[in-house]
Formats: sequence, C-alpha cells, structure tokens
Amino acid sequence: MPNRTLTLGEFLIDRPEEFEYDNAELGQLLNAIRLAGKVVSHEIRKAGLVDITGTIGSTNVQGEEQKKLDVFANEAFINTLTNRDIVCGIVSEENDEMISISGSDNRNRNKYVVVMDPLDGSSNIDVNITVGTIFGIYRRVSPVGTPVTEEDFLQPGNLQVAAGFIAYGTSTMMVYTTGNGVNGFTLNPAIGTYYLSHPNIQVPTKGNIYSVNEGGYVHFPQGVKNYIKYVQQEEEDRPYTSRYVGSMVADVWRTILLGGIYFYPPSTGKPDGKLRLLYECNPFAFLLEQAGGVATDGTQRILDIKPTDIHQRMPFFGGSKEMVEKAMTFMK
Ligand code: AHM
Ligand code: MG
Repeated sequence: MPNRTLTLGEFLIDRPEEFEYDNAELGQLLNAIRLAGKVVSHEIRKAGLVDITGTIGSTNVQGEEQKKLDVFANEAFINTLTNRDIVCGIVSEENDEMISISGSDNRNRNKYVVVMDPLDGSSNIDVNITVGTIFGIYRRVSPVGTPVTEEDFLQPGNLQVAAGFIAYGTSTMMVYTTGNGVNGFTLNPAIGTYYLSHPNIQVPTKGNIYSVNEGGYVHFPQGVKNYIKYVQQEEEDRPYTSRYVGSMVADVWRTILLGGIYFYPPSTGKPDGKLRLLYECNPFAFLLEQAGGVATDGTQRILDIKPTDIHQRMPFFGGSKEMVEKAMTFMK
C-alpha cells in the first residue's frame, strides 16, 4: 500500500537520491513549478464563470490564436520562475524567442533552463476537457554567470534532468521524473497540497488502445495507414479500442496508466507532425521511458534527436513497448 499521506513537499525532501546533483536547487525549481501549477489550476477552475475563456485576438509563433488562459498560464509560470531567481532561461510555446533571465545581480548564476508548454490542449478549455502544463528541465551548457544562449535549449532530450506535466482534469495532478522512475501527485484543492497518489508508475508493456487523430488519415504516409489498418484488424487481441481526447497530456497520461499507443504522425501538410520536440515530445519521451515505455519519431528514439530550432516539430509515437515497436515495423 502506498503511503497516502506523503505530500509532494515531503517527497522532494525525503528523496535526495532523486537529484543527481544540486538537490536543493532542483528541488526549489520543482517547488516553483508545483506552485505555479496551483495558481493555474485555481484559475482554470473558474473557466466559464468569468469572462476568461474567450480569445484575446493575438497569435503566437505557430500562427495559432491564443486564449486568455494560455496567456495567464504562461505569465504565471514565467513570473514564478523569474521571481524566485531559480532559472537562467525559459523557452515557452507562447513566446517566439527564448527568455533570458538576468538574475538579481545581472549575472545569472542559476544552472537550469526550463522548456514548457504552459497550457497544452487549450482548444479544449471551452468544452471543459483536460488541459495541462508540460515541462522539461536542463542544465545549461553555457558558463554560469553569462547570458543564456540558444544552445542551452538545443540539447537532446536525453540530457533532461527532470521533466513532467501538470494535468488540469477531473483532478489536478503533477507527474514528474528526475530519472529515478515516475511518480504522480494529486492536488487536494481544499488545502492546496499535492499527495503522492501514483508511486513508481509503470507503463504496461502492451495495451489495447490506439490514440491518433484519424481525421488526417488520407494525408498520413502509407506505413501509418497500414499500421492503422493493422490495429483495426480482427485478429489475435485486435481490433484495439480507439480513444483520442486531443489533449496530449490526457492522451499520454491514459497511455501511461492503461497501456496503449499514442501517435501524431507526419502528414502531407505537416511533414514533421504537429507536436513540438522541446516542450511536448521530449518531456513525455523521458516520462514514458522512465516508466518502462518507449517514444520514437517512427524510426528513432525521440530522446536522441539533437534539436535545431527551439520550436521545432517532430512526429511522435509513444506508449507501451511492444505496441510502439510493432508500429515502427510499419514505418520502414
Ligand atoms: P497546442 O499546444 O496548440 O495545444 O497543440 C498541441 C495539442 C496536443 O495536446 C494534442 O495532442 C494535439 O494538439 C491535437 O492536435 P489535433 O487537433 O491536430 O489532433
Ligand atoms: Mg502544446
């Protein structure tokens, strides 16, 4: 039986083995993220009650319309991390350029950079469906005390020191890894405390759910079409069940818990798919692998890809080991 009374705060203090180095600094950084998550959760719970779910008319770097809550979440995370003087730079889906944080003495001595999608799946807010914050944390490669550079963010995902997400669903949950397995915490909103609810999460090696936006079928490569036909065949344990929320946080979390495969393939209009390598694919790839799952772009391990652009897109196939490996045989 898991210890149901262990809080995230206690967990961070009790498990120094979670942090390979700089225990205190990385712990403080995760504390800042969990705090901003509470602020965003509180705001999201008011959606529909106040005039906050409409668009504000501006577009972000991908040319998509921003929602007010996207902007709120982006500011909540940036302000929390900046005010606590805990990182030297941030890349956010909502900001075209990387954010360089100068630090209290204009010589930023912080070691970490954060990549994040402050509110993923935000088109789902107006219809009361789960959205989430996705984050990845890296050690900077530029010297401490100098301004952050793009190279600090263009590191392969296998160099993440921590990654995770906060899901704002039927409950608010924070799930993260520092490379020592994956643990999930559920927020008790009455007292604002996250409790360890999902210790040492393991992805089943096989499941029976496939998750993809099949509306794009005609534009998928032949290998992806063939794989979709395969999962729909009446043979052995197939056809699989289809589930697609359209919020990566919800779709991948379900895949982690129940097993299955989630994919966002390339298509004729989107040769690199839709998902962003830095702050969508890599954090989930790290979580999946830490929980015994697999994440690839169809042919290679996501975590080994060296990014070339901070907002780069990448096809994504993640989930149960046996299922992702099977899907890859169709991509060859
Ligand atoms: P966003 O960052 O603009 O919200 O886009 C990412 C989201 C993912 O959460 C989700 O899996 C995907 O877009 C859904 O896209 P589509 O509507 O093309 O299926
Ligand atoms: Mg997103």
